[in-house]
Amino acid sequence: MNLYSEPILAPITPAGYAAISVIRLSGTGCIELVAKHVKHSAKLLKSPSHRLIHTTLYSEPGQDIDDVLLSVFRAPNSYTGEDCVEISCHGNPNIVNRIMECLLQHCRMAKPGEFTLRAYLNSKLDLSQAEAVNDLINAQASKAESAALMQLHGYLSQYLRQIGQRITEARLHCELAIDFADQDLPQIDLDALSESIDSILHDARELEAKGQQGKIIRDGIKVVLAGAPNAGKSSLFNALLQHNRAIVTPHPGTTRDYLEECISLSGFPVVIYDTAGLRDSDHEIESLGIAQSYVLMRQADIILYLIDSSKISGQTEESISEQSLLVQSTLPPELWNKTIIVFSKADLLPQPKQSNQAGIFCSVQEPDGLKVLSETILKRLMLSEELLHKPLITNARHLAALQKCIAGLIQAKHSLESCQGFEFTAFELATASSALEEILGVISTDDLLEKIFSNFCIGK
Ligand SMILES: Nc1nc2c(ncn2[C@@H]2O[C@H](COP(=O)(O)OP(=O)(O)OP(=O)(O)O)[C@@H](O)[C@H]2O)c(=O)[nH]1
Ligand SMILES: [Mg+2]
Repeated sequence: MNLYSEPILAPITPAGYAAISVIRLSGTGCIELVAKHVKHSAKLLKSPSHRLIHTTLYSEPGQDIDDVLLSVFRAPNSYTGEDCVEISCHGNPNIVNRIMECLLQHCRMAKPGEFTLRAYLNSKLDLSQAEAVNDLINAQASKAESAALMQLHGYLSQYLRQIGQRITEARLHCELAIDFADQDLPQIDLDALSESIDSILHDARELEAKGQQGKIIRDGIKVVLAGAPNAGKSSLFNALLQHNRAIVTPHPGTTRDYLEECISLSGFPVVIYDTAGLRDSDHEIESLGIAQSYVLMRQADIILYLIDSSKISGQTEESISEQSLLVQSTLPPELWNKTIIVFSKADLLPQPKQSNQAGIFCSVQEPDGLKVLSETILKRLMLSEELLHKPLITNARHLAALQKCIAGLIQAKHSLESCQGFEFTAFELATASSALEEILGVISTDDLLEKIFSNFCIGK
C-alpha cells in the first residue's frame, strides 16, 4: 500500500446541528471498512460506482448508531481518484462523533487538505485547480466565488499552458540555433523570435496587471470610513450594512474602537471599517482610537473621507473644491490616491448637489447616493463584471510565480538584443517556463505541496 492510498476519514460538512452531516472516507479498502459496520454489507461490497445505499450503521451488531445513506465512488471516478464512501447521517454532532469513533478503529483522520492533495497526486486536479477549491470554500461574496469557480474549471490553467507552450516554442528555436550552429542551415529569424517573446511578455504582463484586482476579489476590498467626529461615519457604516451595528449619537467622539464587517458591493466582497473621528484629543482612550484609525487607513484599499455637508452649505463650487483638497492635504500623501471625499448628510443642503470631482454627495436617508458611492469605489479599483470572464490570478503564490516568469522573459529579450548568444536566451526562457510550471504544479517540491495543502480545512 503506498503512502497515499491508506484509508482516511473526515467530516466534510460544518460541525453543529443540521438536517444532515456527511463523513467522507477515501483510500484503498475504505468500502470494505465501512461494510464491517453496516447492515447491507453484501450490497455495499458489490456496489458499482456512483450508487446510493440506504442502510443502518452500527458500532457492533445490535448497537445501531443511525440510519444512513452511503454514496459509493470507485477509483478512479471519485473526487480523490481513490475508492471513496460518503456517509450521510442525521446532522447531530453526537451521531457524527459516534460514527467516526467506530470507523477510526480501522483508519486515521484526514489531515487538512489531504483529500484534495490526493486528488492532485492522482491527477484529478492540477495545482492551481486544487488551490481554487480552497479559495472557493473561503470565498466571501458571489464575485469571489465565480473567480474561484472559473479557476477551478481550469480557465487559468488553460491560459497559462498556452503561454508555456509559446515560451517552449521560442526556446526550441534557440536550442536549434545552438545545436546546428556549425551546419549550413538557414539562419534563425531573429526578428520573429524577438516579436514572439514580446507578444508573450505582453500577455503575461496583462495577466499580472489584473493580479492586483484578483487579489482584492479574493481577500475583499478594504474600505475605511474616516473623517472628523460626527461626520456621519457610523451612520454610513450602518446604511451600507443595512442594519444598526454601530452606535450613532449626535455627540462627537461616539466611536472609539473601530468596527469591522463584511458586505457585498455589487457582488464584490468588501470589508468595511467604522473608525474613531479624527481630531486632536487629550483623552487617552479617544487618542488610542484615533491612532488606530490611521493604522487602518494605511492598510485600506479605499478611504471614504466624510465631510459634513452642512459645513459647506452656501459655499460656491470653487470653494467646495478647495475645501476638498484642503482636507486631503491634512492626510499623509501616501493616502491621497486611495481617498474619496464624501460629503455626508447631503439632505441637509438647501439645494441638492451633483457629485463631482470634489466629492460624492450622499445621505443615509437617500439610498440613491449610496449607489453612486459603490459605483465610484468599484471604478476607482478598476473592478468590472467583465474581469470575471477572463483568466484571473487571485492567489498570491500564483502572482509571485507569474512575476518570476515575466522577469525571465525580460532577461531573454535582453540577452537576444545584446547578442549574448542563444544559450543565454534559451536558459532565460527555461527559467520563465519553470516559473509557470510552479503554478500548474508540474514540478512542485514536497515543501511547496505541504505549504499549499496545509492552508486547507479538514475535510477537503
Ligand atoms: N440628516 C442627516 N443626519 C445624519 C446623516 N448621517 C448621520 N447623521 C446624524 O449625524 C450625527 C452623527 O452621526 P454618526 O454616524 O454617529 O457620526 P460619526 O462620524 O460616526 O461620529 P463619531 O463616531 O463621533 O466620530 C447623528 O446625529 C446622525 O443621526 C445623514 O445622512 N443625514
Ligand atoms: Mg461613529
